[in-house]
Amino acid sequence: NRPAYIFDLDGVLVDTAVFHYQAWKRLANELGFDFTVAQNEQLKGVSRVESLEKILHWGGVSKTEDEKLALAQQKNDWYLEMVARMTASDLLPGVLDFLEQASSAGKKISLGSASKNAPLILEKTGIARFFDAIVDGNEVTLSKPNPEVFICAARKLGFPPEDCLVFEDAEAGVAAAIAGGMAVIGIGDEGALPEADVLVPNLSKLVY
Ligand code: B16
Ligand code: MG
Repeated sequence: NRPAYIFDLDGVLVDTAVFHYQAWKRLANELGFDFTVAQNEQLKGVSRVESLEKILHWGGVSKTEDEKLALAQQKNDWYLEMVARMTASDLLPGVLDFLEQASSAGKKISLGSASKNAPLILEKTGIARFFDAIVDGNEVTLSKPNPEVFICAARKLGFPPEDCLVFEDAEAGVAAAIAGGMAVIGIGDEGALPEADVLVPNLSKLVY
């Protein structure tokens, strides 16, 4: 019954992880090595540059800073080609209803995402109108599990951490919410995210 809700993007509102996977895999393949679904899992909630660093490390490849910038840009161009085709049908189950009900109930709503493409994705899927604040990878430098992104969202909404409820699908994101002093609803399969206060498979399973 908290007045402020903070949503992670990838894995909570939309499944952009599959697009990230395809774009990173294409990049890895062009560099001469493979990239697995299990590796992609480890990049959830991790920023673009940090993701690239990990991938190059896994592939045993070293690049100059300039080359890394170009590679990150290339990956993002491929990723954006997929994002450009997104519509409301790409929202995860229950998202639209949940946001509508939370908004009608007077909840203040913010995004708390590591993605620099977050505003575009909210527009493409038609849910930007529900957000009173957006905190994304453009303004936050410290990756989850650092609580910076959620603390910044709480501040923008004008509520202390104890008034905020975070919705997260990644272990690092749940840890970030807890570190920020907030309650957290985990989105995941049974047995996942043991630190979350409540666990549901998706937002359609949350009775409003
Ligand atoms: P971009 P989230 C994260 O989103 C993704 O989980 C992660 O895989 C991605 O690398 C990161 O955003 C940065 O995304 O390249 O679009 O800036 O889960 O924090 O909403
Ligand atoms: Mg996520």
